[in-house]
Amino acid sequence: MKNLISLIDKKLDEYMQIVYPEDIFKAMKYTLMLPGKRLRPVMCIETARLLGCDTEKVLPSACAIEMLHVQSLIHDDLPCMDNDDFRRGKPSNHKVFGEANAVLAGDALLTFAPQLIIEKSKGFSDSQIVKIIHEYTKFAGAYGLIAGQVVDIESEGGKLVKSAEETLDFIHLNKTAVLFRLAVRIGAIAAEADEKTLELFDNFAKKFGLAFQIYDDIMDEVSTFEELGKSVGKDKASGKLTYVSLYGLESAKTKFYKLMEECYGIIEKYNSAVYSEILNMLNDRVK
Ligand code: GRG
Repeated sequence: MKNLISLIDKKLDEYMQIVYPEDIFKAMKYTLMLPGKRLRPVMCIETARLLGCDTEKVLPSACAIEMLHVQSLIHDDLPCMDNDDFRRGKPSNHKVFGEANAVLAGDALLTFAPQLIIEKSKGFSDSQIVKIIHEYTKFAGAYGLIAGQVVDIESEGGKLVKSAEETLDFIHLNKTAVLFRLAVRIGAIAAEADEKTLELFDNFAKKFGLAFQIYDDIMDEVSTFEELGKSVGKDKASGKLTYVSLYGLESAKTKFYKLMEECYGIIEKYNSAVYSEILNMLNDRVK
């Protein structure tokens, strides 16, 4: 996994050239190159590899998914959203570049990502590219990421259209699981996997995404700034709807372990050292 992360970092650096007007490219590159876990591009590349597509071929798409993820982090930290001063252990994008440039940097990453897929992908058929871009636009927009964020914000203000349980699942699936789903689905499309295999990875990513958000909720409660690189205890302070606030810490952990077991069960047959490392890493941190 370490080698994969180095490769992704190198490619992100190469793709993200600083040109005129430099301020916007510097703002885009700032959060992008801070040390993140790179889980989504790693999962995209590993899924593609497990299903028979080589890493070089899927790298532009994997990097595009990381750009979309970073866009969501930059916008999530803005004062009008979660209002966070730190991200990946450093001041948030708007703290360094100002709010206007942070909004624009997010927008620019959101649009640069599909541009990159179209310009840099080699060896895909036109129909594969169309499928990949279709997945990207669907999952990034109001049928995915944005829907999750809207309901998250609404719920913080006490507006619940559905039950708290349903609302929480909707938020987690759309705000968090959606990018893991996008990553494995693009990996499967890159490898021209059949529908059944794509659905298997999609199901894995849904469960993984839910577990990951529960993990994130638990960490907000029990971890430190040094460990997470961002503010902790904010969910509780803002009365946010989370697994921990709704079910309590112990039930959240039980739900997390159950989902992780299901993830191990689904992915087992692929014998993937990378997936084992990812699942073990989360499991060990919650213990
Ligand atoms: C797509 C236009 C558009 C807007 C996005 C702001 C927003 C709408 C969505 C917020 C999504 C969000 C920030 C969800 C939280 C998911 C989460 C737990 C992120 C942390 O992921 P890690 O731990 O982060 O993988 P690193 O820094 O390691 O990459």
